[in-house]
Amino acid sequence: MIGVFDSGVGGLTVLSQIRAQLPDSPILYLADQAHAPYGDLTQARVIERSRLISQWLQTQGCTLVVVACNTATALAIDALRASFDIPIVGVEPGIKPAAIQSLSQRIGILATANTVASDRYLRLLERVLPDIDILSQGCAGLADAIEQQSADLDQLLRRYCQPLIDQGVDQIVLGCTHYPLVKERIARLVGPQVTIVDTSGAIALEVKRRYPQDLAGPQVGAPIRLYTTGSAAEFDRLVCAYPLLAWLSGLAS
Ligand code: DGN
Repeated sequence: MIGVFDSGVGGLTVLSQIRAQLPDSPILYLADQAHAPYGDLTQARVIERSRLISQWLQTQGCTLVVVACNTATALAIDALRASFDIPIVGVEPGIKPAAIQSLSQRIGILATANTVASDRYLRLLERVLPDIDILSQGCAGLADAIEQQSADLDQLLRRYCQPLIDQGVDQIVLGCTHYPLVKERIARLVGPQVTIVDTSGAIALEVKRRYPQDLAGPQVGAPIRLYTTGSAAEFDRLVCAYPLLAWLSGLAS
């Protein structure tokens, strides 16, 4: 079984891609909504939550864990890999593909403030071609606004995207797994000259490559189970609200 977690519904964008790649593998998802947003937690706290959740996923029978959260990957994946002997797959902003595709040699990254301030993110930037301008935009409150379906969502998107447009980026990388849920809104805001880069498909391919097949073998139409540390009814309501996730409605407990 594949275990997947995030602070909330964002990681379901990664789960959807994993399902497309591995339709016969059971998936167990945990949304840690009682402790969200991870963008506001200290690194020690994110490591503690990520360890506890990974332990739980392993005791439920998961043989691979996907950290479907850029913030938790940036702050905790090294600690997780040191503590677990099963594969731990993380997510990271698709800076490299965006840099390769960029004609203006200028790309923008949207991510949580915690992600863009992390050592792991800074190391990622060092590996990108030196002649590419990378504009990192920490988006305080954006994942939470998506999670809350806040009325301020468009205003926040405008605040974070406009400076990138003004500076001539032709690629915007979604560096938080919540952001694909509002990809259409971002696309409307930035216009057709800007390509939006989302790495969830690439992450799913990596999961497929590393997933040790369950001893029981593939199960046709394998189950997906969704859990939250918050309110299951609220989680389900949110899942139904985003067209990308509607196929997962009614599965939360
Ligand atoms: N989905 C998480 C991420 O990719 O960073 C959001 C983190 C948060 O809880 N703010």
